[in-house]
Formats: sequence, structure tokens, C-alpha cells
Amino acid sequence: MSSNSKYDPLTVLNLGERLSKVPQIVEKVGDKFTEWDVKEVGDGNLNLVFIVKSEIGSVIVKQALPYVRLVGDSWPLSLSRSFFEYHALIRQDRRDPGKVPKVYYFNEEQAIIVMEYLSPHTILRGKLINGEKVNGLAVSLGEFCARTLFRGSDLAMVTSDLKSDAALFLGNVEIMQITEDLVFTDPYFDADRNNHTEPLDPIVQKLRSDVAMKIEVQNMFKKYISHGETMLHGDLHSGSVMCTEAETKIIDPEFCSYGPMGFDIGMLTANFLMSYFSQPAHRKSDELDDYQNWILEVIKQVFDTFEKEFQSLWVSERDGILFPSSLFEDQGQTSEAGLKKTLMNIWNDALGFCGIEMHRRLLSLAHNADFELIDDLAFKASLEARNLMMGRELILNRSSVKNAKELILMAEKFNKENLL
Ligand code: SR1
Ligand code: MG
Repeated sequence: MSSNSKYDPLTVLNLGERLSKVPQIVEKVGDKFTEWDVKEVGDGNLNLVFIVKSEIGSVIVKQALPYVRLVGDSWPLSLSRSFFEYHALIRQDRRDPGKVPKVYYFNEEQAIIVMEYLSPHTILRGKLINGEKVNGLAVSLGEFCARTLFRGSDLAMVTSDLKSDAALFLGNVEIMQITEDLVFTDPYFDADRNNHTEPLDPIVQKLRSDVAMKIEVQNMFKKYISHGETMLHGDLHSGSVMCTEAETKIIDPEFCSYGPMGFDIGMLTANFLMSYFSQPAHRKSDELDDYQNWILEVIKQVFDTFEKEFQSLWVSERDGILFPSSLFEDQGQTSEAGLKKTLMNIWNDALGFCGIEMHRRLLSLAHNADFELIDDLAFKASLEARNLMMGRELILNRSSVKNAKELILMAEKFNKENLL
């Protein structure tokens, strides 16, 4: 495929002919494209995704559409997100090898990334809804966050490389605007694109009139847009994680940007908490406690692993301009207090972003299947109310939650409340 041909969306029918001359693809699935099995499986909000299989092998072909798929062509969106996703994937693969799909081929003009087909992996969100457990999930996610966040920051990178990456990813403006609107702004007023479960009206009203909370949301928003600490995944929820029973991979970093260290881990925690609060609708009572406890244990282990790995990188790879050993260890002094303070800042920010994500997935566009699959609206709202009110508590009082144990106690408290 010529790299400067005019953009044209792929279809199941034309994909074979268009890609069968690309050497990197031929290497994986051969060139007998009439024998390829091609399926479009994209169920996300933005892109086309095809699985291509042949007798020889398989690949995923992901192509950006020039609009938001969830909404249609009334919401145009730049194809360049594919360029940023490609650049994020190759950096993540360097920073935590083996955790993201291998990229085989990228075509900027066509906004196509051809990558490893993860099989038999399935999306984590579906597993959580089905009550499946994944061995090693928390360790994989905690390490991924620590390695990508630390290694993409001024704690580790040569600062000229960091500045050039920060400038590169700053170009992902249209995607960042989605987060700026859908995550940080729309949930807190009656925006056109919003929707929520009707019985939640009194709680939504309470949140939207809570000025102190909206000010805290704006403080977190300011951090998202102006604290370019590291390269974020930018959309790390349970739909961006694929697992087998024992292996975890992270996909879809098209929302990548430079941003605050606590963002990814906060979003991830929110998605585990939303799964936790929605479980009474998905589990029989004899399985409920065990599975909810497992989710809370995963949250705790993600943070424990994150801190342990971050600490180890602090000791072994702190080669950037921040907290240089010339100022500490070389003078016979310890930088331990600097590490503790850095981790505390990440923790506090993560809890703030967590609370906001818990709001936006119920109040603005792009809700989560965890709650959306619940048909009984009164029951759905009663579970969502717990999630919304815990989100508020985190936004307002995040600095008084000292550790993951306290976070878990807070979730258990809200899980017992009748708020409607
Ligand atoms: C219009 S895009 C809506 C959401 O889908 C993506 O997964 C991001 O979470 C975004 O906010
Ligand atoms: Mg995505």
C-alpha cells in the first residue's frame, strides 16, 4: 500500500487487496488475500478494528475513522490519533517490554496500525462482568504503570528527549479535548451529550450544585492540562486491558499525552471501583462477597506493586534531571523522603482523578457496560448512586485517605449505603 495514497476507510471486502502487498503483513499472514478470513470487530467508541487470519497466522488491523464512531460523522475527529497511538505503543513496548501488542506496520496517511492479534485474550471489562479472575492482573498493571510513568518522566529521561516527546504528544489536541470535555467538564453541568439513569436526578442535582467539589474538579483539571510529568496512556480503563486467565496486556493508548503521574492509575482504580459497585447486578449472592473482595484486593495490589516498582526504579534508573544523585546520594544523603513525597503526590492525584472518572462514566457520554447492562433502572440507579457519592468523597477529601487499605474501607462503607 502506498504511504501517500488518499485516505480511504478499509472494509472487510477491500482490506485484503489493499494490504496484501505490504511486506510486514505478508510476513504474518501470507499474500493469498482471497483466502484471508477478515472480520470487523471494533466495539470501541472511535475506530475500525479488523481481525485478519490465514493458515499462516493472524494480525489486528486498526484504522482511525475521520469521526467519532459512537456518535457518527456529525462529530469529526482528526485521523492523527493513529500517529500518536503508534508513537505511544512503541515507547510503552520499550518501557515495559511485552505488555502491549507488537506493532508490525504503520501507515500514517491511511491511519492504519497493524499489530499483534492477542488471542485467546479478551477484554478485562467483560471478564469482570462475568466474574472471572485473572492471575497476576494487579502485578502486571501496577508494574506497567510504574515503568511507563517513571521511564517517561524527568526522573529517568534525558531531558531533551523528554521535551521533544512532550512537544510531540502535545499535538494530540483533539483527543485531549475529548477528555477535557467529557471527563472534566460535561459531568458537572447539563451538557447536550450527557445522559444518566433517571432515578439519579436528585444526586446529580446535588453534585452539580456542589461548588466546593467543582472547584476541586477544576484543580484536578488544571493538573491534567498543565502538569506534563510523564507520557500517559491516557485512557487506562478495563476496556483497554486484555487478559487470559494468567496474562495481562494493555491496548489502545490513542489518548496518550504528557500529563500528571496519578492520572492513569486513578482512571484504572475508578474502573475497578465501578466494577465493584455494579457486581450485585451481575453475581448471585453466594458468589458476590468473594468476587467483590477480589476486586478490592486487586486495587490494593495494583498500588502496592506500583509503589514497590517505582521505588526500585527510583534506586536503579533515576538518571534524569529530577532528584539527581549528585544532590543526595553523592553527598552521603538519602533521597528517601523525596521518593515518599513523590509517591504521596501521585496517590493524592490518583484519588482525585479516580473520583472524577467515577462521575463521568455515569453522567456524560460513553458509559461503562458494567452499569449499562443492568436492565432494572431502579436497581441500576441504587448501585450507581453509591459510585457517584464515593466519587464525590474522593474528590473532596482525597488528602485524608492515607493508603489503599483506607480506600477499600471507604468502598465497603459506600457499598452498604442506600442513597436513593
Ligand atoms: C468520544 S470518545 C468517548 C470515550 O471513549 C474513549 O474510550 C475515551 O474514554 C473517551 O472519553
Ligand atoms: Mg480506547
